[in-house]
Amino acid sequence: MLKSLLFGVLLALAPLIASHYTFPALVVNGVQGGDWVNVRMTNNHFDQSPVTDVSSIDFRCYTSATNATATTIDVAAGSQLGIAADDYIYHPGVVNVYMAKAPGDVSTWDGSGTVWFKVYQITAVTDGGTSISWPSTSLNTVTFTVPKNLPSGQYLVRVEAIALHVASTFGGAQFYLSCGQINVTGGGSGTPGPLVAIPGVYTGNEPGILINIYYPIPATYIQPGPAVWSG
Ligand SMILES: *[C@@H]1O[C@H](CO)[C@@H](O)[C@H](O)[C@H]1NC(C)=O
Ligand SMILES: *[C@@H]1O[C@H](CO)[C@@H](O)[C@H](O)[C@H]1NC(C)=O
Ligand SMILES: [Cu+2]
Repeated sequence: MLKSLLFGVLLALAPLIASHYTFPALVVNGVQGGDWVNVRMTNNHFDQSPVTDVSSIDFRCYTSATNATATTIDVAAGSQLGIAADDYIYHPGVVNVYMAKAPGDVSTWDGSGTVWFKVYQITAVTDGGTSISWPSTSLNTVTFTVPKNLPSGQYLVRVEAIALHVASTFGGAQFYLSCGQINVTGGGSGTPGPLVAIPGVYTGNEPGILINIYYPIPATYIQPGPAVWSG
């Protein structure tokens, strides 16, 4: 009891005493790669500050100041892929993972166009207004299954952790994001969709982005973005 109370207090204080977070590494076959090896180094690799403008070009991969590319890593379709944070996810919020297939070499592709589909999400748990909880909070790594039917080839993989602790005014939601580069092997012949552009997928007015999570306690939560394509 005392322990869980203390843990709760620490969780509440964490935003005040710690910095924010980045997602610098991929976990493939259970092995975590180095920071910024398979993930494009983001502008915030020192200060871990979020993107708050969903229409900014940095909302895609957050690399406008680094122009970074990365080393593409093979990932088998149907296997587990992890995207590791440099800290645990401590803000209340939700997670989306998007992918986009490069027309050629992903290491020189910018991810422009209506090419992104969602492969994974971690949403909020609600119960009609008595409580709301955030299963992504306290995760260090976001892990999902690369759809078995995904065509083989080179992809950008973009994780997005949406922090909602100050999201009750427009532009208040904080997006922690990065783009990894993977080469999907042994894939299938699925047709991923629905496809969206990033930026473009959100306006910032979505009920799951512009939201007061504290009062009144939301009765439901609507995850931002398209439906997950699971193959
Ligand atoms: C990134 O690219 C832009 C546009 O080509 C250039 O102005 C800038 O100096 C580059 N920055 C770095 C860190 O390479
Ligand atoms: C992607 O994987 C295929 C199948 O193993 C391989 O032939 C190809 O060279 C790989 N491409 C990259 C960029 O790693
Ligand atoms: Cu923060």
